[in-house]
Amino acid sequence: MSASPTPLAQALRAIAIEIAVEAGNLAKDLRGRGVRVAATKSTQTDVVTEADRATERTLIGLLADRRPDDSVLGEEGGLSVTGSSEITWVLDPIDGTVNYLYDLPIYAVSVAATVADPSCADGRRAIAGCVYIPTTGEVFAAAQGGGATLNGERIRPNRLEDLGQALVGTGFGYSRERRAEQAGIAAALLPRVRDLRRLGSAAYDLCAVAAGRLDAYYERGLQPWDYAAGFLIAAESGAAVLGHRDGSAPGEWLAVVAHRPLAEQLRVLTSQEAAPEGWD
Ligand code: LIP
Repeated sequence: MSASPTPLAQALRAIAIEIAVEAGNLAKDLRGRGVRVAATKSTQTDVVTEADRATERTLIGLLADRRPDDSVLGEEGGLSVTGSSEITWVLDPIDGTVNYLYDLPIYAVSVAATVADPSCADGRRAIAGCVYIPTTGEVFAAAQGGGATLNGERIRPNRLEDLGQALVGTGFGYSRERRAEQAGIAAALLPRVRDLRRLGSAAYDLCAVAAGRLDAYYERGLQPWDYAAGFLIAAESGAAVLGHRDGSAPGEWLAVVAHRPLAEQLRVLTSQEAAPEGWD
């Protein structure tokens, strides 16, 4: 973690906040007019709505005006802009799409400005990011070295070390095989913790740990757009962001986020001996 944020990271944080709020308010407005499934992706329950697509188009347009030389990687459009600068924006226009489809209040717009970093699971590291919750107006944000904030106020994770008292967030993938794997891990954990919460948005879960609303969060199968901003916000709050106990960087294989002594315990219980078929 750098000592203090660079001017670039601070500027990118401000842009991330501005565009996440504008796009998130569009998503909320579209929700109010009614939402339908536009297509399915990996499975029949992995859905995308027209609002996902419209929100991502809005984010891309806002970035084209503000940062025309940057690259853009979005959940819906992939690497839709290849720029000449060192910055790649990683976007999840609506994280928690199923919650959004059912009009449940926990969904987020996740915007991260990243630089290349081969030590990271997907080769990128966020240096600035914002996770915006349109239903509550909550703005989680961070710049590398600048701490994490909620609506401008510094946030910090709970410092719980007793797993048996921990409220633990998690999530599940869309494929039956992956869900069976995840159910086994959740079943093994349930008697060992205070309780589990499946809130439906990884970006929100990561910010919830950063703000002390969850004691810990773990998930397997996340994509870069799910976690790019949330990992930075959690790390800048002071939480540990860990991967599998085999030493892998946090990412799709496994992400475990909590106050470090708790994260280390949880990592052991959620790691697998060998990568099951189909895990990257
Ligand atoms: C979701 C994640 C969530 C995970 C879901 C899904 P989406 O992202 O935020 O943590 O459990 O399976 O991947 O698909 O709503 O952008």
